Amino acid sequence: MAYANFETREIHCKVLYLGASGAGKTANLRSIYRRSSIRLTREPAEFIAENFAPYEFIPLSLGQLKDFHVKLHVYTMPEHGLYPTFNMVLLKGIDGLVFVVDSCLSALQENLDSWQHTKELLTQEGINFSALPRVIQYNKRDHEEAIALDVLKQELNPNGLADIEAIATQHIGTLETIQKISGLILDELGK
Ligand SMILES: Nc1nc2c(ncn2[C@@H]2O[C@H](COP(=O)(O)OP(=O)(O)O)[C@@H](O)[C@H]2O)c(=O)[nH]1
Ligand SMILES: [Mg+2]
Repeated sequence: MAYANFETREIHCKVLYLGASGAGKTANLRSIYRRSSIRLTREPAEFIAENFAPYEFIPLSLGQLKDFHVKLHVYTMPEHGLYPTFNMVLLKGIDGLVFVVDSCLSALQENLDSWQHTKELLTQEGINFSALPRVIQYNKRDHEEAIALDVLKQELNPNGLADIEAIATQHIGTLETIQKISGLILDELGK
């Protein structure tokens, strides 16, 4: 649930990057950081602690919605968090999620398990999963083991949610993913 501060005329939204370990969540945030520095709301050094894996955070500005400045707080959340309580706190009030998929054949089952686990976790936390803005990102499209896109879609996205291809390590599709999830969130806010 977005939080509006009427004094500062700001709306704060939260997006989580989820997905199996090794899918490319960290690579996504690093790429966003590299490609969007002018749109960061604060000095990145305060927020990117290189070794503070597996959690990362980036604050972004989405510009104006009516007379409010919309800020997007982007976090990665490791699937099997070392800090379950922290995961629960992170999940509170989320406005959207990006599920990062490793396109490699050898990761398919892990991706499927992780997607199922994500649904269960969010539902447990009282989040209406089917109403939440979601984007599925097929990452590692450059990998020699990457499987055909239509197979991935069939397996992981039979309901046709918003989705996108990416090569996070080459900065391909990473900002576009943020644009997609932001668009869905702004649509919700507009309502
Ligand atoms: N070939 C390739 N490797 C990637 C890509 N994205 C991430 N990786 C690599 O996959 C490994 C795991 O990525 P990481 O971002 O740490 O995954 P995380 O556990 O989801 O945060 C790292 O060695 C990355 O360099 C990609 O698009 N293509
Ligand atoms: Mg990581």
